[in-house]
Amino acid sequence: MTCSRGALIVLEGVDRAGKTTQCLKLVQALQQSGREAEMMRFPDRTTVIGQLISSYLMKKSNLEDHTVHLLFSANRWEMVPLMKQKLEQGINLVVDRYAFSGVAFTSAKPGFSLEWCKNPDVGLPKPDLVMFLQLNPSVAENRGEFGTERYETSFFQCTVHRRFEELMEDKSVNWRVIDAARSIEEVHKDIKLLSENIINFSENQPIGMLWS
Ligand code: NYM
Repeated sequence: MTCSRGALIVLEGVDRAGKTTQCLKLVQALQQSGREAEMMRFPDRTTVIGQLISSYLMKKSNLEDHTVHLLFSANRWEMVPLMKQKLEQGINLVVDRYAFSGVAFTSAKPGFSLEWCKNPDVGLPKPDLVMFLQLNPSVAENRGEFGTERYETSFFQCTVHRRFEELMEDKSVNWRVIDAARSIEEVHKDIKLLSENIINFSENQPIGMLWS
């Protein structure tokens, strides 16, 4: 008997849109409904590459902009064997940020095109569903003070938001926009329904390749 594969589900959005909260709730809900589900997040700060990224984000070290972009991408590629293994075992993966954050954040810096930023991530496992938690950056700002990490300024987040909007014009990716200004439970209900549908749809489909 062949086991059906798990779905690759990604949550994206600007900082404080509620991605982490919603990823945790989704994994829990899927598990409670008897499905296998695990959460992953990028950057994964536990690896050697992830520690370089973490130190950069915490402003403990400086890295050249192209270099850090490639490190973020490498941090995804190093997880690909594990991701494929889990998906093939029938485990649904719920991922907090993926290549789209990679492109949106670097291309918000001067001199970086969307095309250049996408290149290192071409061929990654393609998400079956990418849910963009839509929240006006000014509303996100009102959810609390920005932290002290790099990129946590309103001006930068507005540019990131525009880059996400450009990325969402690409119809080769299964984007769904979720209104994240509502209550946690309302947002969760939509995310759960969309996820259950895509899990059923993807189980007999091959894993695709992103942007290729
Ligand atoms: N970030 C995240 C990037 O700049 N490139 C990437 O490829 C990814 C995955 O790192 N401000 C940025 C977005 C966030 C920061 O994310 C850390 P988090 O979810 O706060 O750990």
